[in-house]
Amino acid sequence: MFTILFILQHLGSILLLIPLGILLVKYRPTNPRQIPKALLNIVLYWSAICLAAGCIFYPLYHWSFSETWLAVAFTEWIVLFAWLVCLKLKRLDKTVAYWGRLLLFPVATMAAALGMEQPDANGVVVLALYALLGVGVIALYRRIGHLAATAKLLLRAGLVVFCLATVIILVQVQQRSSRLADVISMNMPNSAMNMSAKNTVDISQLVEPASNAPVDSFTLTASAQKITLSSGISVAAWTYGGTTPAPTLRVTQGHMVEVTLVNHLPDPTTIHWHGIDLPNAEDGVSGITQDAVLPGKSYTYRFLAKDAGTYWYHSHQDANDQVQKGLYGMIIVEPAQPTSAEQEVPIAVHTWPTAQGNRLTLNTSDDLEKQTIKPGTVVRLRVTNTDNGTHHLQIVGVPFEVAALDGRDIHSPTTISNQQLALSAGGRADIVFTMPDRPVQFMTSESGTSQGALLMSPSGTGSRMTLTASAKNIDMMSYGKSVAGALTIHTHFDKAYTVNLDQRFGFFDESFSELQMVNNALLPHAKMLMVHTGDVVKITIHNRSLVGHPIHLHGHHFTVLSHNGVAYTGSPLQLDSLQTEPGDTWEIAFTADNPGLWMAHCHNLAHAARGMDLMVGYDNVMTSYTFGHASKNKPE
Ligand SMILES: [Cu+2]
Repeated sequence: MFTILFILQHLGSILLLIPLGILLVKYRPTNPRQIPKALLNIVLYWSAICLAAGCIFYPLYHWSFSETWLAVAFTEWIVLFAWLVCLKLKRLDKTVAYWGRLLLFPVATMAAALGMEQPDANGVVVLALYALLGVGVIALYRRIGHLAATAKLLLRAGLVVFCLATVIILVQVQQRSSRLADVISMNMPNSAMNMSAKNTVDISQLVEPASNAPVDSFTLTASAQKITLSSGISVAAWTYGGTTPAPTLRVTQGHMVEVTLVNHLPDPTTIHWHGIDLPNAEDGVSGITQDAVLPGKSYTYRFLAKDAGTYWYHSHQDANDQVQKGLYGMIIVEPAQPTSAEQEVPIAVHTWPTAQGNRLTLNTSDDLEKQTIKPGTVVRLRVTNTDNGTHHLQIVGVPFEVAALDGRDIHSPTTISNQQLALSAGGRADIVFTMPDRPVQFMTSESGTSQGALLMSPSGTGSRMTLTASAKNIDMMSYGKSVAGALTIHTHFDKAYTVNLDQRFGFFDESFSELQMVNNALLPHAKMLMVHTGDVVKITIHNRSLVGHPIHLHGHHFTVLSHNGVAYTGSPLQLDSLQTEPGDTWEIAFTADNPGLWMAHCHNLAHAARGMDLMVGYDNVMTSYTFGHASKNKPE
């Protein structure tokens, strides 16, 4: 059902090119003087057809029957009806029909624009202004209608100016109304928030309780540095601790982690502990869980390392820019009781834009790196995808297991070969294999033939191995074995939410771009998903856009229940970052056990920076931090 609707939506847009073609033929000018009239006719009739198509496709595109849907559909139908009346009037009075159509054009355009937005007070005011303008112009025409042909000619020239001005005004209105406010609080747009003065909890209170746990402490100084990749190419980087990736922080499960961030950068920054389910005040999201750390200042994060596994940390202030520049590192929580002797290799995959083009790097190696490993050694590659897109991980030369994803063990992983692992942006994979007496290579499908790859061999020598071009993605939904008591599609859910991912062109904060929408809105307008502590929450995600979106939930791991209607049969996947491809439907669920205001956003950070951000909010939790133009905080 979903796939059919998905095809129909996009087919609709393509089909609209057919009437455009017909109109171009029908009204083609035979001499240059006819060009303005021909253009006018084509624009008028095609906009009518687009509007009619919109009436049909809009309900398909937003197939939930909400109040917004009804309001928008109603507006579109009314305008279409007015159009038809005007076309009919043509026979009665040519002049009236001409004016009617011309005046309805901006109204129709506005309605179509509104159709894509939530109709709000701004939109109503603009529509009213158009109506007034229309009345004024008709009155003017009646006064000078009997004047000489010269006046008519002037009037026609005026019409062209009017049409152009209309378009410019429309664009400007859209642009200005998209401007983010000077002060934005994530408390404000959520009337659903249940805040009684007595029992509200401010995020700043949601810290790790005092404990006698041993402390693992670190200081990370953020600074700008020149970094040289293994090929000799240098990049201007922003670093924590002078390197990028930043130092890998190794902590022990059950210990208290204390990290002091000292900011020597020219800009404010923060640290987000990606995948670590910690108290909300330590989450590092500027403008929501803290104020960004200003240049020259420092800030200490403190949290208990509860769950062993592979995690990473990165800036959550202007993150698209700051992570790209190098503000990231890995944090590994080692189990309190180490199980077996393993040789660990942490690998942060990152793509650097350089003067020589993009360089895919594993840590700082953007060509073939060689490492000596004794045969028989159990090797655990801890791989983090710090990029905005998926990486397809390949191990050539030895069968391997996917032992963990996003810091959570896979139950009974099976040994696989000739397949690759699709690792979501922001995701981590633990890949385990026993070193054979011959070379083994780790790379991503995206590394090509000359970029970052890791060759492991008993002698530390060897030459680059080739990628398995035909490798299929491992179906993680059927990988490993199921576990009793895990969340499944049959679990009773206390709350169920739908998250629709859409795309269209438009303005975000006054700049025009391809917008990636979440629930038909952009930050901070997407309605917060409200939960109570203890709720088991299901979220159905529809990716209705033409690009992939890696969805990252802060503060929780979710269980992936189903993909395109097919429930998982393997080990339950407990992830914090999930890649959704165009046309995908995913059902995920989590237990609301960590009060706070938590971001749930696209980890293609370019999308997040342009508003693809949603919040999961617990009852009665509020924040006193703000972002917006008057603030130095930029949560994305
Ligand atoms: Cu996205």
